[in-house]
Amino acid sequence: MTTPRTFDARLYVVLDPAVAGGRSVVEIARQAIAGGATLLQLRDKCSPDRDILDTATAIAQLCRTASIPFIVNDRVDIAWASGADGVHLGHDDLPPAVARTLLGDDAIIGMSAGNLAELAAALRAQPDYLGVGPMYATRTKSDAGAPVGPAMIRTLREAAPTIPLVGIGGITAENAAAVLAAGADGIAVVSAVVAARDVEAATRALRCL
Ligand code: TZP
Ligand code: MG
Repeated sequence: MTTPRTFDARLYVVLDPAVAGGRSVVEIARQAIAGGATLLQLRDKCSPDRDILDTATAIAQLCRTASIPFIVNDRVDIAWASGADGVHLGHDDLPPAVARTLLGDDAIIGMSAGNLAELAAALRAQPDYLGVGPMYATRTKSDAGAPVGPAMIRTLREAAPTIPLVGIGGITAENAAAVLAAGADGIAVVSAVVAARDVEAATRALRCL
């Protein structure tokens, strides 16, 4: 049994260059930190590996300075090489146990669950948090599936009282409160922050909820 890895998941900003409108996600990371993000993730499905590593290394440094954790989506190798604090793994990625062996016992490992069956499967891997969604319709992830709504947070919370749950998918400053009211430990957003004209202000608006 490993010691629990505690972190503040209240405002999880997922940095995806695909919605950044050509702007640097490192600069967006800087502004999101200034606005109060409590956790950052780099989600880059397209860039060359060298570029992903450079970006991840720069964001890891920013997060270290700000004392917030930095997670890399999918890529255990990039997480390790950049000095990130952990990875978010999908079902097609390396198994969590392998990631844990490679990254070490302190690594934060996140997984996703959109229903009770996925919750049960994910819990067997002992993740440190679960992303639950999509809460609402999203254009950021084409295979996200139908929205499950904040009610799914309540359902999963009843089934698994202690694991941190983070709602994701279509979350905005207008609908985030419902996700938190359903029992989520935090909200994860991509476009609401990364596509915002004023990233810092958009982050602050979500942080105030
Ligand atoms: N996983 C489930 S929905 C989603 C991910 C990565 C995309 C969320 O993006 P947005 O822009 O916050 O709707
Ligand atoms: Mg993935």
